[in-house]
Parts: sequence; C-alpha cells; structure tokens
Amino acid sequence: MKLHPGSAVAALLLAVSLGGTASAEEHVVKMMNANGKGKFMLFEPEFIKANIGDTVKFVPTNKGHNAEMIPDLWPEGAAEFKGDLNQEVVLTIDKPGIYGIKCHPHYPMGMLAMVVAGDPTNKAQLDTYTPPGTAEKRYTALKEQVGQ
Ligand SMILES: [Cu+2]
Repeated sequence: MKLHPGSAVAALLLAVSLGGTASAEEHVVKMMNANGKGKFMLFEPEFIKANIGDTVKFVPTNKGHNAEMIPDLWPEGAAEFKGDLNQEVVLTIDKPGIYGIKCHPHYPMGMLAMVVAGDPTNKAQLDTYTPPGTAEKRYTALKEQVGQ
C-alpha cells in the first residue's frame, strides 16, 4: 500500500500534537478541612510548579470549599477562573506567571494556593498585594517559594 504524501504529513502532525498532549501534566490539588498535621482549611499542595499547557484540578476532598482566582494576583491575559462550592474545577495554565487561588469562605483563614508557570511575569503583584486576616502568614511562606 502506498500512502498519499498528504496523509504522511497528516500522520506526522498528529504525532507531534499527541506528543504535546502527552507532555502536559495534570496536577491534582485537594481542598481539605485538615491535613492531620495541625493545619486547617487548606489546599494540598499549596504550591504548584507548572508548565504552560498543564492543568490543575481542584478536588473537593471535604465539603464547603471552592477554588477561584485572586484577581490581584493573576497573570495578565490569563482566563478568569472561578469554581463553585463543593465542585471539582480545572484550571488550564495558558500564560506564564503566578496564579493566586483562594477558597472564598476560608480565605481569611489562609486557604490559598499558588501556581507558578514559566517566568513569574507578574512578580511585582506579589509585593503590592496584601491578603486578608491571618492569610498573610501562609501567603508569605508561599511567596518565599516563588523566589526559589
Ligand atoms: Cu475552604
């Protein structure tokens, strides 16, 4: 059987695009009431290093949580992101930068996560932004990880 030249190109393009899909990683973050180590109301893990094209899946391991963007800590041009309470939601990393994620009900208690993808293009936001209540302690800890 002889392949038409066009189908060989199509097969090659398909192989390239499948290769791209295979290298994209899915990160899973649990939304939890406690981690069993004295930490309450948290994303686990809280700090995620990702690549462009990766996805981050937020799973409602316990009830009463959601995952949504912190608008003041979000890469320019990245799609808006807001999950509903008790719902699994997937964030697609489409721009380089630092993605700040909060749980709306528990943000004042420090329930936040950070995803860093490629260059931290919006790093200046890290210093100008001030989180509410006792979230500052965890925020500062995450901020230090971005610098590494
Ligand atoms: Cu929560």
